[in-house]
Amino acid sequence: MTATTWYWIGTAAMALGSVLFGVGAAKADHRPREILYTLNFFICLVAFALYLTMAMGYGAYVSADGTRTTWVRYATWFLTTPLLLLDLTLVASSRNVLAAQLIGANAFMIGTGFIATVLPEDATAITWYLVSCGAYLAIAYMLLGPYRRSAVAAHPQSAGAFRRLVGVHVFLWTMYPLVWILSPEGLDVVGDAWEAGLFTVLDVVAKVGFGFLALSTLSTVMRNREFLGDEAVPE
Ligand code: RET
Repeated sequence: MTATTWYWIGTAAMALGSVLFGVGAAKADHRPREILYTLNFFICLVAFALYLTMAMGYGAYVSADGTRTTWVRYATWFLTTPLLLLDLTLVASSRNVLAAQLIGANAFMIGTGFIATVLPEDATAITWYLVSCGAYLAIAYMLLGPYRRSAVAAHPQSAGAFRRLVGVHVFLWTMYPLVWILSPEGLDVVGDAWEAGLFTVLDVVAKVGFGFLALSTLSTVMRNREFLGDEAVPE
């Protein structure tokens, strides 16, 4: 399959995700569920715009040696990744300061990853890649350590659900730097079409799939009646 075919698949999947989460938001009976559906709706909507842009042939440039650089991904990841982190902090009733630390490290990670992607020289690009990986390690540490500890302290009966949520999140996000280093942007082990395919599958799972996992975690927490947020949505 060509990169463009993958982009059209991504467009369709994100459109479907937007509709599912949008309908869910309209029908939600509890404020936390409504917020979560709304966050996931916008995550998918932004990604829909990204995939449509790429499918139409925009958002990338091809350098003299034929390397394709899809810079537009980073503009949208800059918007969608903080919303995904808000999914996590909302479900766990995390403190604002933890949310701010995660979102700050994430902005630094995507920004430096963008520099690594657009720089033409390999040696400097790898330096920025490693800087970005450092920020990612900080995020993984915060999620596996302080985030999970505080989530379990606030919702002791839902400890297993949080272990799964954090495990899935860290696994999926760890795949992104691996795909990057294998792609033409990094060591050029796999070509443009493979890069497009792997990022499309990852994006669909990390946005649509993860959105539903966050919603199911919220249901578990609410079933155990441990949720610390607002209750029913006022009319
Ligand atoms: C880059 C390359 C530089 C090193 C690192 C990266 C990590 C990217 C991640 C992206 C996650 C994106 C998601 C998008 C869905 O909305 C920038 C690839 C560490 C973790 C989840």
